Amino acid sequence: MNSNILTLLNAEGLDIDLKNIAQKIVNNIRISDDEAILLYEKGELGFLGVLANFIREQKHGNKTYFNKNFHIEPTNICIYNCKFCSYVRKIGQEGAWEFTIDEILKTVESYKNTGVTEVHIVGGVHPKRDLHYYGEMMQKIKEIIPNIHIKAFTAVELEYMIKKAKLSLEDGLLKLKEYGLDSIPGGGAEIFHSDIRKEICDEKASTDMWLTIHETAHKVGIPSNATILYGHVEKYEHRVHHMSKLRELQDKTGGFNTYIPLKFRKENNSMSHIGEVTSIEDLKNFAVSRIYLDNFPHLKAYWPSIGKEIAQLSLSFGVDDIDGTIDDSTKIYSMAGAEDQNPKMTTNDLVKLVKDVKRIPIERDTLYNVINTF
Ligand code: V47
Ligand code: SF4
Repeated sequence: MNSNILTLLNAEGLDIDLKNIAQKIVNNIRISDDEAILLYEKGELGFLGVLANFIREQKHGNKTYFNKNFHIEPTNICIYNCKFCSYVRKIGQEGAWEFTIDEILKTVESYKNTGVTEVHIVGGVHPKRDLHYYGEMMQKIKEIIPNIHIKAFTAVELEYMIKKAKLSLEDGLLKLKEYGLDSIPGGGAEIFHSDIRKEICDEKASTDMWLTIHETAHKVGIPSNATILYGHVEKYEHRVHHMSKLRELQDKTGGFNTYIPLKFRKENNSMSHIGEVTSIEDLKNFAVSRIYLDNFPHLKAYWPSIGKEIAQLSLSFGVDDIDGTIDDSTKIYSMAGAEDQNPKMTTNDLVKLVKDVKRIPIERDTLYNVINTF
């Protein structure tokens, strides 16, 4: 057994409740919601790190996954007005963009023969675009790069396009799968608790809808990810409630690959006055997520949202995946004030980042099949 955890269990003066939780983790016993709240409230960073790292190493040893990917954000025009969104624009408003299919395909062409294995496609919910428009876009993308994995559309975008096509969720998802959709990213989850959801993104897909779309996707063989938007008005109990919904669904379907905590970034949105949480809080949150979500295979630090150094540190707080090369192809975080205004890493940069903290870099595909070990 990992000597750090033994030292921890025998430490004098350790709070008895925390000690009981540590004992549970050593014995592979699931922790309760109340225990997760207690970890957030009482667990100091070093303690949480030892527990989360114990689980991370049990699941993945020193392996740290990344992939070669790029994003397409077809439009930032959106019918909704989430308060935290720095990116949304209305038709005709300054700063709005909507790429044509030809423009999108030109971008895809530029990635031909570069070794990318995934394209991540998300954007605003455009009132004039529909399921067949995006379906044909996916078909054409695969004509250019046949083996590329298309991870596309948040549950929020999916709800709108499937409803507009007058299809049931199951038929809509099957139709999109036929067009080339391979998996669904984790966005749009934000905070599931109704008190907070009402306050920050009242209009878009409800919690039940988000969960039902992912459940249906899993049922028809489309895997997905899950996110949380943390570090704004929510309390620890809301984060735990959010994770409890995900843990419950994962018990049922097993269709989630990875959990991605997304730190609220404050620039250029209507929640700027709230400010941002500290990096310590980011690491704590990764650790508690890893401890609580025992049935999620992977925990991802999305480096464009927190920066490269915190992503690197997070590898000792439960994280085993740092997403991808990105290639400066997403605007969500640069517009919200992230340090990296042009997020981009080469394979060598990612490998160095992982090796510098003595982990083993593994290039994966979207479904965590190993492509290269470094
Ligand atoms: O749902 C929007 C978030 C998400 C802000 O599945 C913000 O692999 C912080 O879901 N501050 C979209 N976050 C991005 C997303 C994602 C990213 C990387 C990987 C995967 C995956 C999914 O971005 C939205 C929302 O939660 N977001 N504005 C902001 N100001
Ligand atoms: Fe639209 Fe997504 Fe921004 Fe909400 S977060 S306003 S759904 S683009």
